[in-house]
Amino acid sequence: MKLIASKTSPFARKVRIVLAEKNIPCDFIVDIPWDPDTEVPKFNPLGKVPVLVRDGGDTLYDSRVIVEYLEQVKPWPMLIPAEAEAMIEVKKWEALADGVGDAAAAIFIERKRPEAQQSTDWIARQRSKIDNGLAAMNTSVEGPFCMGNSFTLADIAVGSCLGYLDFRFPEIAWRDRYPALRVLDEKLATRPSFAHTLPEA
Ligand SMILES: N[C@@H](CCC(=O)N[C@@H](CS)C(=O)NCC(=O)O)C(=O)O
Repeated sequence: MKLIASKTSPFARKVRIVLAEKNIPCDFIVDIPWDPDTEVPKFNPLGKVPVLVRDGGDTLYDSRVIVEYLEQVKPWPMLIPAEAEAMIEVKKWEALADGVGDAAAAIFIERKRPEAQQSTDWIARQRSKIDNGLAAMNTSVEGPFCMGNSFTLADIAVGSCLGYLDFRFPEIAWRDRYPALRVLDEKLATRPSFAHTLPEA
């Protein structure tokens, strides 16, 4: 299997952490979808990373489909609970964390445009999604993990999102306002799967 991704994408990091936690061998092909010579559109018509290329050559996207696939390929350690309510809860965490990542990525892209073309309203709208999303996560963390004693995909999604904010928007200083997320993040940072996948340019 091959994972096509950038080293900065929070969505790709989610997949990389799942691969590491499950100890699934996978080649990592770095491709930045914004580069003029990117090959990502050959593998994903949406031109986005991550993309998983299976051994037979077919491709899977997006990150949520890929992590679901990996859970089926290797169910242990279980990262998506089998019990229906818990499974939906994990997916909701993932949607929330990915949504914050989407909003942060949208601001990053907007700020790359010439200053005169940037929309401050659009940036403010995305920023409120980040703030509201972080506040919702902070009040929902049960501790020590998102959903109590079990480490799940919820923690992987939240940790990836927080790591992206640190990387692109250190000025948000989320640790000062969201103590439950700070404690969670400190716990997650001790796992080799998180430590070895920190975003880098
Ligand atoms: N929902 C997608 C989001 C993927 C995504 O937005 N990836 C960004 C990198 S962080 C990307 O490839 N953007 C390129 C583009 O939008 O053209 C997922 O979970 O995989």
